[in-house]
Amino acid sequence: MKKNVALITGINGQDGSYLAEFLVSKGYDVHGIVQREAIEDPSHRLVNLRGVADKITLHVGSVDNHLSIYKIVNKVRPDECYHLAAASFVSYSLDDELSVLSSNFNSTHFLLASIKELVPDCRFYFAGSSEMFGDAEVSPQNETTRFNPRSIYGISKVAGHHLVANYRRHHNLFACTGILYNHESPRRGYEFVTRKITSSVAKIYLKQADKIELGNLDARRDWGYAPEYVEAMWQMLKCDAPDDYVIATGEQHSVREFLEMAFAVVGLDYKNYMQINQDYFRPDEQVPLVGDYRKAATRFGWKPCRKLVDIVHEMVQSDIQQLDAAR
Ligand code: F7E
Repeated sequence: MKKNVALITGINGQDGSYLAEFLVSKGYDVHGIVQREAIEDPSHRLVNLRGVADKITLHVGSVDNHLSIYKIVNKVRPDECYHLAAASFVSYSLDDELSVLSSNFNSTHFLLASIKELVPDCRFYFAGSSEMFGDAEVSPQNETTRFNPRSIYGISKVAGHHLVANYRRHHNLFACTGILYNHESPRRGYEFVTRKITSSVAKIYLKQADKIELGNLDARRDWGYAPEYVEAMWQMLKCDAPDDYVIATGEQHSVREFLEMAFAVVGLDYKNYMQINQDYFRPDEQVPLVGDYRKAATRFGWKPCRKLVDIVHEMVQSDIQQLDAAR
C-alpha cells in the first residue's frame, strides 16, 4: 500500500521534529524543507531530528522563494503539508520587523499557491498563534474571539490565517489554522522564557553560572506540552471538513511560578539568583492570553494531559544532562 506523504516546513525546529517523529510512527513517508546551512552543520542545526534522521527525506530550499517551494512540492507531491517555518520570536517593537511580516506571509502564500496548482487534494496545516489575539478583549479566547494583534509576528499570523481561509473558501483547499498557545519542551529555543529559565537553572546547579536575568515575572502564559500539540495538528487534518482550532491548556501561570517550579527541581530558591532586567520587559497585558480548546475536544477528542510542573521537570533534567554530557 502507498504510504501517506507529509511535507513539513520548519522540520528541524521544536514542533517540526516532534511532528516528524509522530508521523513516522504513524507510517508516513516524511519530507522536510531545510536551509542549506542546516545540511552543512547537522550536529547543531539538525540535532532535534537525531531520532528519525534515517527515516525522513530532507530537501534544501527556501520558504521565501516561490520557485524553490514549487519545485519541492512538485517533487514530493504531499498528501499533507504542515507549514511550521516562521520567524517566531515575539517583539513589540515595530522597527526592523517588516522582514518578519513579508517572510511569514510570502512563505504561506507560496506554499498554498503551489499546492493549489500541483496537488489540490493535499491537506494543509498553518501554524497560527495566540499572538493573533494580542491585546485580547476577552479571556479565555476561542475561535470566535476578535483578533487584535500587537506585534508584527501576530499581524503576520493573522494575515496568513486570512490567506488560508481564502484558499479554503475560494479554491476549495482543505486548509486549517491551528491557533496554538505557548507550548514547551526540552527542544524549545533558548530565546523563549521557559528554556531561558531551565537552561539557566541547569547552569546554576552545575556552578557554571550564578544568576539569571529576566523581565516581567508577573507576565502570565498558557503553557502546554509541544509533543501533544503536534498531534492536534495531525488530528485537524483528519477531520471531515477543514476548520480552525484553538489548542491550549486553559490554565495560566506566571513566569514567577515557572521560575519557582524550575528552581525547586534542583532544591534551590530562585530569589537568590534573580536579577530583573528592564530590557526584557514588554508592554503590560490587560487581559491574559488563555485558550478555550473545547472545539478541538469536541470535534476530535484532543485534550492537554501533561501538567506544567512535569514539563518543567523534564526540561530542567534534560538541560542538566546536556551540560553534563558536554563537560
Ligand atoms: O515569552 C515574559 C514575556 O518569549 C513569554 C512563541 O512561541 O508563544 C511564544 O511567544 C512571556 C512573555 O514567548 C522574559 O514578556 C519575562 O509575557 O517565551 P516568550 P511568547 O512571546 O509568548 C507564542 C504562542 C508564539 O506563537 C511565539 O512564536 O514571558 N518574559 N521575562 C520573558 N520572555 C523572554 N523571552 N525573556 C525574558 O527574559
